[in-house]
Amino acid sequence: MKMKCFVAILAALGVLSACSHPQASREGLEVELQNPILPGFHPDPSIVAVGEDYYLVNSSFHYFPGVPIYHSRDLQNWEQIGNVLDRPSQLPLEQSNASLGIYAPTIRYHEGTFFMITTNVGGGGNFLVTATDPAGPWSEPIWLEQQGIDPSLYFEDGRCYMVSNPDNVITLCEINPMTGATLSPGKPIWTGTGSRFPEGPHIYKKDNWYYLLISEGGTELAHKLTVARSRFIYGPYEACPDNPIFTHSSLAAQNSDIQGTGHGDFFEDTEGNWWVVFLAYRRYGGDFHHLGRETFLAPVTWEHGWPVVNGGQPVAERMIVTMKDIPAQPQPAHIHYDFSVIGPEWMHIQHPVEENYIVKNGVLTLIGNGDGFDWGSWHPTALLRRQESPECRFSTRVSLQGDGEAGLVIYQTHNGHMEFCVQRLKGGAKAVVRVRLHSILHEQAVVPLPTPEALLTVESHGDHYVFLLNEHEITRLDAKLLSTEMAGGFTGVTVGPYCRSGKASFQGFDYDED
Ligand code: 6LW
Repeated sequence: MKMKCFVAILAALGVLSACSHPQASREGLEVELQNPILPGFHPDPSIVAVGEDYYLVNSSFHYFPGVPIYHSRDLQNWEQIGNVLDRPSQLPLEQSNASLGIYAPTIRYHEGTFFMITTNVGGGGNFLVTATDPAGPWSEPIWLEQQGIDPSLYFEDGRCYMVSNPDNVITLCEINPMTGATLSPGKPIWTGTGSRFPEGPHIYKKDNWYYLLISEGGTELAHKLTVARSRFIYGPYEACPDNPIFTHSSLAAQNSDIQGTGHGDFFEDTEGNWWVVFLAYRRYGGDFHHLGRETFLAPVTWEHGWPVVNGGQPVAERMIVTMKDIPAQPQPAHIHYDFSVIGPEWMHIQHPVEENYIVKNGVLTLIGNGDGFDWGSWHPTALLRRQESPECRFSTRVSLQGDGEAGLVIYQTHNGHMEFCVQRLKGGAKAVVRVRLHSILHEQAVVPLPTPEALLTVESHGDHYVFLLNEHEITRLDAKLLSTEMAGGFTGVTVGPYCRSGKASFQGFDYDED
């Protein structure tokens, strides 16, 4: 992790100064930034800078625990320090799915307290939680009256303002953030520039202007950032003449594999440089993506009183940007889990049935309750982590105790998932590779086994998965079957061990990126 990037050193020495890069007036060194800064299922980012520390949160939909929170000091390397919503009492998820549950969160810091505000769609609406330590514990939910999704907070002069988008209108009210009481009626302040879904509002103040940043166009190809400003927080707001200030639905970015750019949050670093975190997805094979909407970073400059993202240019996976220090280059993950510690990256679909998860001497034992990953199966026994690289492999050694089904799942939504499992139901043991796509349930490979145990390995090669049984390839499946375009939802692929029925032990889980 400590290896400095050769390109960054060249950049620091000025060797790359002829490269295209944002404003030369920005303070610091020219370094190479690798995007996405949080790859895989990390949508709807929101960030807060507290001194030298940055904290970032993402939406989590029907997963438990919810709202992962990350910490960084260099904006490039992020460590998950917890999950904001880690108790069922904070996160009602009954009958939730990959299009419901926790939508876009906002994180803010005010006078020693961290605030995270979000919407539980289908589970009670808007609420906020507070903490003095961003790693937790966070408070019980404080429920809020104003409707709409994507609530955000803005603090000034002892007042706390909440902004969200009821009925597709960005609406502002004052609240008491400790009780949730509404202190002023909701005032409509902007409807955006006319694209669908004005959402993701955030308010900032700079040079005596209130800036209202929003997203429009929907979270697919037409996604964009637009901005308006006013001298008064309640408006009137005037739209930026250069809206949209950022989109890849432009002529300049039409051939980029990075698409769906939007849902951003501005922040200022300790050197006074401005940045935006935003979501985008990386497409392949036309317009497909299955790793989810990911978190990207780009510089922001100010021209004539308006923000300019990345010098008005499309973003790339590798960009020369100006930073205070040269960040360590993120390294591919090589992780062996023995499950002695279940880290914050592990999630469940809805609330887990705790007694179905047993960890002893580095062996994970899962007990199935009949639930799989189809509609109506709300509490599958499964431990899932994000697939964060298009090129990776993951494996486990599974052993069924008696009859049942257990193995690895690659899960996108209830409409799209793949299982690679060992089964013994009636008759002999077998290994099965199966794919669900809406009403189609297809067994792609069935291989008899002498005993109900096997080493199961899945390799991901960008646009397809390869399934290896005891290290021998048995079949392949097209990853497009799990794409958001086919399987729907707001999430991204997660992978891990599961047990649908019976009882199974897992000797570790390896996750390796290329
Ligand atoms: C989120 C909205 C959006 O609440 O998608 O892309 C919704 N933006 O702002 C779900 O992630």
